[in-house]
Amino acid sequence: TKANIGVVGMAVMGSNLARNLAHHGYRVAVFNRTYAKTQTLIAEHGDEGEFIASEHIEDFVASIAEPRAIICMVKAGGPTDATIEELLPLLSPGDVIMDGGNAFFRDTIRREKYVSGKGFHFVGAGISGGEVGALTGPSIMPGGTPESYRILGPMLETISAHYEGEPCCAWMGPDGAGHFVKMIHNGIEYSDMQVIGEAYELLKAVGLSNQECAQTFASWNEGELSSYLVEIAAEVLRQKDPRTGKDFIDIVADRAQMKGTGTWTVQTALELGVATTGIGEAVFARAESSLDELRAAGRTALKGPDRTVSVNDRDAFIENIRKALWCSKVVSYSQGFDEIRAGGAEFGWDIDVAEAAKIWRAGCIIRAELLEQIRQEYSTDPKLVSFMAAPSIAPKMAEYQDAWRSVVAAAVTAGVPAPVFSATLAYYDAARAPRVNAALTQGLRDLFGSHTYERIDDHGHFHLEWSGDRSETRID
Ligand code: NBP
Repeated sequence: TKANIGVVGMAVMGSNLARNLAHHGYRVAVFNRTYAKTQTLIAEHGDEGEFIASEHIEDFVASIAEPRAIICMVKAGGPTDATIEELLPLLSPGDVIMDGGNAFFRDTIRREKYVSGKGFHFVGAGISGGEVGALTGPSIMPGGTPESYRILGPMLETISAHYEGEPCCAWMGPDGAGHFVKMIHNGIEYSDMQVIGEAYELLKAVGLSNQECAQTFASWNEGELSSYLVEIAAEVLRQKDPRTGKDFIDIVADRAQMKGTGTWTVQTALELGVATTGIGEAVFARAESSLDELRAAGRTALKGPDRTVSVNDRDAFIENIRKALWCSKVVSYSQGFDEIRAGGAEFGWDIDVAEAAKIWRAGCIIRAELLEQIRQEYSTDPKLVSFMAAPSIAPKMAEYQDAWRSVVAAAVTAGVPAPVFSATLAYYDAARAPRVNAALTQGLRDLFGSHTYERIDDHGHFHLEWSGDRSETRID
């Protein structure tokens, strides 16, 4: 009997997804360029379900029932293109190739066009949850034709995480929509982690030990900040180094690495004109953390306060940090959802923003209590301009903002870098200000470059004769 589905790529993600499918009763064809990895999977986990292992890709494709559904879980980039090229001559019309790797959405648009031009379906699916998620239930963000989703969707929904019985997998839109949504997920993951790190630095600055910080995060995880990343922040901070017995966090080199999805999110936001300042500051903070020479020079040459926050009421300040964390998180998510909407409009995907929030409630790395609130707000009002201004959110931002401001002020005074805390607050203040400094920018641009300005009391574009009699000319 033929397999229900095939998986190519037996590294950690592909083999765990194949096992997850098998655990749910699907017969799974498996293939890897290096056959030894396929053999290892069968030797170690072959008894967990029904697998059909092939050494050659021709046998692998032939072992899958038509229309075939083939999940490609190889290294993103060139290896994905190479695997597609190998599969194409072996497929029948109507077969589906799904790329579950971390592809850039523009590559997915290109691949979808190419593969669909040959008479097959191509699905670009973002998968979040790491290796454990792949095995036990990830969040899955597929994009492609509705017909391809009819073939793949039921299987993906079955193996995905579930939130109160609802699958954390939904069709996001055509071609690149799924990988676009996954890209934004990862961008939000960057800002979430950075702002958790900023909260940690401030907790230390007010005198808490690593163990006390761990307890603080654990207690925050019981309330409205409840989320996977806050939960595991407590776990990392509690951990001891197995070699030295010191706190694990203190022996880890203080340089954050990145694989590029945060950078893509910010690059795309810049192209779309969306101000994702929380994610942007998080990407830049990682970059600066790795500038060894700058930091070495700065430690010697740049003077300032010693990163100690003195407060009369420490518990009250800790509560302020909690509130600041909630506010900055709201703004970062709000900006991320704005980018989803802008991308959906730009690329013609018409992404249902509430659906994205819905499938992030479980399985993925940014799963958080807040996502159910985001889902509710966008379902109630699909035209919601900004999540931070939503009816259930804005009053709380108003209530928490004094705490948020006091945390940013304390960080600045003490010399503790808190770029996401402060950039998200500036974004909030710019959004609520009657006028920002854009009028002066326009005045300067018109003076030095005749770039024109608009008026508050008339339509059209105008230019002032700055080097002449300073009369006004209407341009259009
Ligand atoms: P890797 O990203 O480490 O890729 C290894 C796999 O790619 C192996 O199966 C390898 O085959 C195959 N491969 C390579 Br490399 N070049 C190939 C080629 N030219 N032709 C065919 N196969 C080739 O695996 P991973 O960490 O399991 O991740 C798989 C995908 O899932 C990636 O796109 C990743 O970004 C994404 N992802 C990973 C995570 C995570 O937590 N790790 C989470 C979400 C998404 P070989 O055995 O013959 O070398």
